[in-house]
Amino acid sequence: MATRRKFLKNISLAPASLMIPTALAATSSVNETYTQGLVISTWDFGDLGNRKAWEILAGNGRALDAVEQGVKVVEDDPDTMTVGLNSYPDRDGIVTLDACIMDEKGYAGSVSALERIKNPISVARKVMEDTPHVMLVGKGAQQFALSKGFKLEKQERSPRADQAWKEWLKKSEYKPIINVEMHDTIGMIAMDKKGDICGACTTSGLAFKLHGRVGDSPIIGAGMYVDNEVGGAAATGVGEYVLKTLGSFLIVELMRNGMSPQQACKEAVMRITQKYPYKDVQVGFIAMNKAGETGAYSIQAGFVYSECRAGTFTKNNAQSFL
Ligand code: SD4
Repeated sequence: MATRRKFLKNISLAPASLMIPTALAATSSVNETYTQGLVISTWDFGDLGNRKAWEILAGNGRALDAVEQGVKVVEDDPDTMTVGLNSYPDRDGIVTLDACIMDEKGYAGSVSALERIKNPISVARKVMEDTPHVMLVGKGAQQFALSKGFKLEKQERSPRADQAWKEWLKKSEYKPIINVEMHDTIGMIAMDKKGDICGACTTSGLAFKLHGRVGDSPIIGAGMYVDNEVGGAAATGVGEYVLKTLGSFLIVELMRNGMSPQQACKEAVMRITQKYPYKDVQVGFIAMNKAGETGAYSIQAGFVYSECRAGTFTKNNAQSFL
């Protein structure tokens, strides 16, 4: 990082003919790192996670602990139906969980289609820290979790999820409803007081998905991405569209090339709307850069994101394409 700053400084001494293009020059203005502590997350329920994350950041903790502990609160929340084991199941009535995490050094861990384990985000962190791999899926991910001391929970749906699934079975129609819960996946990006950025993302995926379906959330670069030199981004919504455009990686790269987090989130949404029918699709992005600027943008109105800046908590309506 220091090397990059030196690079940017040196570049301003270069003769005009060697000057960087305007887009890159804008990046060089983001040469101060915000060090007051900052966390953003998707949806209204992100606030719950932000509060936990802030406790860690305020105590000079590491952003990685902040995002893991922050999203874990939402995984454990019994009222949340889209993150953690209380969530809506897939078509076969099985709850399968996806999660990923990324640290300030660029290390990453992820699990997908994980069954009967309470905190997929912590399993993802173990994959990152205790294995040479990035991603484990299905039975293998579960076996790994058990080997790390995670408990095998009962194979049962929460009463609310069970009722919703039985209702869904009557028509068995696969149709994600926009903003139906006003909260879906939690993606969280935090910057600690050292200025290091880490991210986490965790979900049960789309309700009543095909068994075996993998969304964007556990895929590094799609559901979440961090480059500590630049910033981080996370996604929520219909994962298929985020996967096809690698939204979070795209946002970080656009920020690297000079866009603000807000501009980059908007551009990532436009990549989707320019290519695919989007009328009934919701996708939302959040992003943060090293200067502590944040942004969010979604296809449909109604996407809320939560932020905590230096101890002040807010919930904000993201700008949207429609
Ligand atoms: C997925 N992106 O599995 C997740 C679900 C979600 O709003 O965020 N829904 O596609």
